[in-house]
Amino acid sequence: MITLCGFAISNYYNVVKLALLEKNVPFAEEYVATHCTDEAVLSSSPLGKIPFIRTPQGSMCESHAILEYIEAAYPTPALLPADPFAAAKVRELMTFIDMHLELVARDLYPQAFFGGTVSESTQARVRKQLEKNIAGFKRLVKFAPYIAGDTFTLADCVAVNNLPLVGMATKAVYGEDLLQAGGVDYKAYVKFIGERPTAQKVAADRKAASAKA
Ligand SMILES: N[C@@H](CCC(=O)N[C@@H](CS)C(=O)NCC(=O)O)C(=O)O
Repeated sequence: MITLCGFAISNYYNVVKLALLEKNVPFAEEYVATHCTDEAVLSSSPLGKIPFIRTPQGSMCESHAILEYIEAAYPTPALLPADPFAAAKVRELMTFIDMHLELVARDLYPQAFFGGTVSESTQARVRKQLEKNIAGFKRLVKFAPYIAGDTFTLADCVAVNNLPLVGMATKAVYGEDLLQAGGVDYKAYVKFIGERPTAQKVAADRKAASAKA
C-alpha cells in the first residue's frame, strides 16, 4: 500500500492526495513536517520537502513524479489521455502552473500567509513576472469545463490546489487578485471541481488541519 507523507495544508500534498482519491488507490497518510532532518525522511525526500510517498518498492519525492507513478501503476480511471499529444498537453499545464504561477507566487507567502513581510523590490519583481506568466497561462487554459478540456485530468489536481493560493497570495499582498485581474476566471472552475466528493474530502481535511495548526 502507498503511504502519502506530509501534511494536509500543503498544496503539493493535496495535489497527490486528490489524484489518489480520484483513482481509488488505497493509501495511508503519515504526518511529516517540512525541514525535517531525520535520516528516515531525507532518505525519501533529500531536500526534506513534502509530499513524498512510501511504496513496497521504495520511496519517492516530487509531486509530478509521484503523479506519473500513480497513473502508470493504477491506470484506471485514467487521469491522462491515451493520445500522446493530448497527454503531453496535460503535462504542459501541470508544469506551467507549478513553475510559472505557484513557484513565482510562493515568494509572497511569508507576507500573505505567515505574518512576515516581503520587500518592496520582491513584491515588484514577483508582480511583473506573474503578470507576464498569467497572460501566458490564459492562452493555455481551457476551462471547458476542465482545465485541459472536456475530461478531468492530473492537471485539474494541480490547478484546483494551486490557483486559489496564487489568487489569495496576490490579493493579500497587492490588494488585487492577479489571476482575476488577468482575466483568468478560476473561481467558477474551482467551485465546479469543488463539487467532486474527492475534492470535498481534500478540502475538509485541509480545513481540519488548518484549525489544528
Ligand atoms: N517540487 C516539489 C515541491 C514540494 C514543496 O515545495 N513542498 C513544500 C510544502 S507545500 C515544502 O516541502 N516546503 C519546504 C521546503 O521547501 O523546504 C513537488 O512538486 O513535490
